[in-house]
Amino acid sequence: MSRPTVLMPGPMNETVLTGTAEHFDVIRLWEADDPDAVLAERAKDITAVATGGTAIDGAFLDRLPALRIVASFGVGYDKIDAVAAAERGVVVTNTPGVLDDEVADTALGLLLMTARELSRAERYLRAGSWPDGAYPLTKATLNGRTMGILGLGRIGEAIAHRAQAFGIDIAYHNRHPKNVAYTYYTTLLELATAVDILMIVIPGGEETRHLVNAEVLKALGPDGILINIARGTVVDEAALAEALATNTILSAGLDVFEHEPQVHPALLDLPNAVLLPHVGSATIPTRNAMGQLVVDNLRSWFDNGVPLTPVQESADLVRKLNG
Ligand code: 8YV
Repeated sequence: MSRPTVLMPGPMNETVLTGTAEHFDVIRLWEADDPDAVLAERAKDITAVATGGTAIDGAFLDRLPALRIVASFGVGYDKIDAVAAAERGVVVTNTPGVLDDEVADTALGLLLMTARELSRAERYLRAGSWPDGAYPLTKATLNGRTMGILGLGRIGEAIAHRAQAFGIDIAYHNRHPKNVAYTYYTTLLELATAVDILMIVIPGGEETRHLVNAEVLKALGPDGILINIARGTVVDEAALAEALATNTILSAGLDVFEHEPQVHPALLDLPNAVLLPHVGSATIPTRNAMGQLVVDNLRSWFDNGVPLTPVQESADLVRKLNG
């Protein structure tokens, strides 16, 4: 029997490359001289796509009539139109769970860097300024602070768990309250008003675009710290730069940006912003675990017709397929 054909639009993690090559016929589209010609010629064979960041919309899906599954690398899949996929009978999978701890660690690290100005203090030492005097005391402390989590899912819970060990009180805002002991706020504005630290963990996409705007930042207040390890699109970056420049909030720690890898130029000049190049899950073991889950989703689909970790928008389709 011939092996299923997997389209890979762009380069992926080594675990995905070797795992898919072992079990499937892989089209490495980024290496093609004429990708459009390859797509047109092979469209009828392509039953799966493995992707790590290529935008996949209805028009792209329409070019692949035999497609059954899109296996995406990463927990966030805001670049994939999962509703359009479900409408076309295409299941989408992501890689939840395996990166929760890594991303939560990054979130806490970023919070410490931001509140205690650790990266700025290190720059001070490296610049040779220490002999001239001690690094200035920071205004912020984490002691006795409250953290508001926007989007209490698996990663949010892992962050809450860690923050509690630091003595931080937890509150959250989701569309619906969860069965947890943390204080629930029905609106983001109420949450921002009540807390010292606003931690963004909510998925990206149109629904959450610029949810954190000038009004929310004002509510967070002059001692407030914003941390974003989710998606840059959730924050109005121009409003954030303005809020930081005018001390409307104290500081911000950002691992994600609206137009990665470009960073809003105003943010680059601000001393009260800590900026990381989207390293939330970026360790070799965690990225390999994510890659393995991409391969396992494809294998499970082709061997048993059951995707391991379908996204929420694919749930009805998976139920229907499994009778
Ligand atoms: C990765 C992420 O940076 O999983 C996600 O949604 O944002 C990160 O873990 C990303 O998937 C890399 O492509």
